[in-house]
Amino acid sequence: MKLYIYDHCPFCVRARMIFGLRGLAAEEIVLANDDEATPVGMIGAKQVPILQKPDGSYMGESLDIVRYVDGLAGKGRLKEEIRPQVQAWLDKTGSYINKLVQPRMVQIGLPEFAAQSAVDYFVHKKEADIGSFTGNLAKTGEYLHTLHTDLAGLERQVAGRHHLNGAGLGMEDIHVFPLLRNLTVVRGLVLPPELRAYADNMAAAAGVPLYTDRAV
Ligand SMILES: N[C@@H](CCC(=O)N[C@@H](CS)C(=O)NCC(=O)O)C(=O)O
Repeated sequence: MKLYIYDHCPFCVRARMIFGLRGLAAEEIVLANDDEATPVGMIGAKQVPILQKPDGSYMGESLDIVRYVDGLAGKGRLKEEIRPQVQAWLDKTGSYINKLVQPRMVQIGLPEFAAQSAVDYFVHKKEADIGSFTGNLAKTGEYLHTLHTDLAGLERQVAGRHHLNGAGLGMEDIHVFPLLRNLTVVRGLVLPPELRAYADNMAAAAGVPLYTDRAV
């Protein structure tokens, strides 16, 4: 199967995780960020991840891909439950994580941004959402202060160092790990110890490396 992604895309990490964790192979293809024709030709929208299934058809929507691959693997189904405290963390941090992460993603040599036209496309599109990248970078200290407080709250929900719920792979992992992984692109981020261990373990198990060694 082929999985079309951007490296920086947290929704794509969800799909990459389920392949890695369930031990199924996927050929990962990184699209240029300004390539609209390819994804639109496949699913009618400029959006990744996109899975090409064995019958050649295309599937979009990360959670559909996760559930489809999970079923295909036949190794038990991931737990759907997301605890209210974890959902509250996702809701709260969702309002500012992109402001920390997106201005940095264009600085670390990712394949979807190999061409300047792809960088320009991303900056133009995302600045319409989060405001100027330069302005957001200047507010790093402020955002990190809030994030560290919020991470301390999430740390209290870590029930296991391999799966957040302490029991087995679940939707909590599929939602939370991609955000933690993206946050490792922020220099100055300090993950509390249980979350750090969880992120390291999940990165290894899923085969999706963190950005720690190239944080900016
Ligand atoms: N609901 C979709 C959301 C996917 C999504 O928003 N992907 C982003 C990348 S992180 C995208 O392709 N955006 C178009 C763009 O960046 O131009 C899913 O879960 O798969």
